[in-house]
Amino acid sequence: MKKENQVKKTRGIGGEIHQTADENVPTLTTQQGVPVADDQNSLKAGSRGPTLMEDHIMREKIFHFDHERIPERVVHARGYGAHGYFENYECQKELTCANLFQQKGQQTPVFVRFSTVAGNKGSADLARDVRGFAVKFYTQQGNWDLVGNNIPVFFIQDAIKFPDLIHSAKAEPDRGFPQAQTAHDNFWDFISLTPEAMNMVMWTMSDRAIPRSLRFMEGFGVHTFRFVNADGEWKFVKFHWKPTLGMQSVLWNEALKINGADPDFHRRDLWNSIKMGAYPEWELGVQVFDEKFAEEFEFDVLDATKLIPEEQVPITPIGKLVLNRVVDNFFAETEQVAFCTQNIVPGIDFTEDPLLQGRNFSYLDTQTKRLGGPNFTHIPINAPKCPMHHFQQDGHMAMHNPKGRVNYEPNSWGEKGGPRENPHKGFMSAKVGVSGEKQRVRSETFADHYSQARQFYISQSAIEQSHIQDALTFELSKVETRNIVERIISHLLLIDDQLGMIVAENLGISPLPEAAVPALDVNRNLVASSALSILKNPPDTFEGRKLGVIVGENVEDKLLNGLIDGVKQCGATVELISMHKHGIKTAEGKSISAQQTIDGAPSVLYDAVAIIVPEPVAAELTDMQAFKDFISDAYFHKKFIAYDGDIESILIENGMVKADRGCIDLSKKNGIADFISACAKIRYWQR
Ligand code: HDE
Repeated sequence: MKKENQVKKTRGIGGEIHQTADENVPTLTTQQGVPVADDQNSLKAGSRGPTLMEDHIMREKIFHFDHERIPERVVHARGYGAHGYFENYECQKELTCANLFQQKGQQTPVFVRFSTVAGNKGSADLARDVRGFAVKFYTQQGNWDLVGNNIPVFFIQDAIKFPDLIHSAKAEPDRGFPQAQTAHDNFWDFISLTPEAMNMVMWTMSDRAIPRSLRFMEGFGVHTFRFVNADGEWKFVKFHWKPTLGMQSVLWNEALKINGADPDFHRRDLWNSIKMGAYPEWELGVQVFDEKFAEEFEFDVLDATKLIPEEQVPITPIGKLVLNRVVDNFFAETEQVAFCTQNIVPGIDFTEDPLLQGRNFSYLDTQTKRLGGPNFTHIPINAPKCPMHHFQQDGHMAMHNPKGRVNYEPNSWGEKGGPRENPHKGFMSAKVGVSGEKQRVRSETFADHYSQARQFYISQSAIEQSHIQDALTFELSKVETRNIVERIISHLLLIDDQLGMIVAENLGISPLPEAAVPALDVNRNLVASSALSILKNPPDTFEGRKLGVIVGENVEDKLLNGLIDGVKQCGATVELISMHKHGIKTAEGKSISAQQTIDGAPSVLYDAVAIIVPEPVAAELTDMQAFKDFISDAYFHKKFIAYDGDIESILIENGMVKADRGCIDLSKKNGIADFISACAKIRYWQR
């Protein structure tokens, strides 16, 4: 018998349902462990009288509820996390003594949290925004937090500008909107006065800022770090995460619609793929270089608004990250996880990047505020999984309380005196010379703000360039102050004059403003880097993607089953969509259920679509606006569309599609196989 059946149900005098435990079911208690007799009614003076203050059970319950929220993160408030492991490929002892990189095949547990930056906790997943890509490695020598983004450069060069950047991007303070978007005056005003942001702005206006899935995006440590080996020798290193299933983004028009149809699109996708055993994977790659390279490189490697093209310093894969377990409790894990850039381990060290230096203060400070005290490392998601011994003590919510008399060192209590320093195993900073006068300045080597912005733009395919033009047009069309728009165009003209002219024309800005005056001449000789483009590095598989199939009465069993089998074989998933969710009769008389209704599942939720309904059903469906939107959006979004031959003419007649090679007739010989292999290209860009 199921446990729930053992619960006895009774009705109270007001008709309310009471579920009473017998000895097989735990009894509901208060936080203090006091058994609760009635959880439906507060204690009153008479059945219609006032509630009594004395009701300690109700007061405790409501008090705790009132305190359920902790301050949301000031940035990256909306996020989603998962557990997994990092597997090291080869021993890297020449480069680093970091414990996790010492043995081939060695696995280190990790927790990863992805996030958007600007929106509040309740904002939608498909905002145009940078995605956080924060990884906590629970190594055997302490936690290493690699708190990165899905874009390899940043808006600003010095941490002191961070509050200004974020204030400008978030909702404007008087009106409290717009939410989760940079399409407003304050953001573009700040950007127009901050030329160092130009490179990053090219990235945020590109398709990188609207990923199809958290599983299909790259991640970057952004800053230059140091790898230090056991002999104390060090090299510079930049960290990269490369998704095994390749990169993929949505179109802006899709993003807008996904936000309405499923604001949880990314978190649902991550949850579902882990739950079904299709574990998301990334390779960790490193760009390692020495001081000589750093001196010769066109830009300062301490400047986080710049990257080093892969073509100049190749990326070496050194391990892989696999996410294989969803959280048990969102609050306990995803919300309470406290990433801190200053969490590094022996073998890894910071550089003097002024953005990183500032972050090393900010994260510890922010966690203390968010989690209420210095003992947030006692929360299981933050606690190291290696032995810890120290004399830090007390404070709010102290959970690990040492026993015994000694809480200081040095002490003379011998072996009972607790932990001691270990100069051989302990963390050692890289031996780096530091000197200079105290001054509040920006290094002249940080002064070139346009050349890499230009390099990014010219590295994009024509389609991607047009998306950047459209994104800038969209964002600036929401800016009310013309001066701000003109200032941005003056920067764009310097990055690429065509780009500036197109955006100006789109917005009707005439005459063209003068190009901005750069602090340093733009280096127009930087060659395009294909690695910076998503579309020049397309996935060659439909694996991990999702097909939406509209079915209806009398759907042909063989065709439907053949399609489902074929799609599953290539590692993708299928969702059936129908007018009514349940009780759909197939041609062979079977009764099947769909997972979605047409109204509830627009085609923007799928990577490709198929319509397998007999002709009369198709004709009936054309009366439904949601069906028309489904098909015409799929067509407009350049998705592969499959159908059973009979209905092609209906879709064409109703103006939903024009027959092209992206529309595939499943009833033709090899129709299913042709469709599935076409889907590996993700979109029919020629349309
Ligand atoms: Fe953050 N950032 N940041 N940031 N950041 C935070 O820490 C900050 C920067 C990044 O999933 C905060 O726990 C400063 C760059 C991620 O929990 C806060 C500066 C990069 C996350 C903070 C930066 C990031 C944060 C807010 C300029 C990419 C989410 C809540 C110097 C390399 C981590 C919190 C998670 C979160 C400060 C710039 C990535 C306030 C001062 C550059 C992925 O401490």
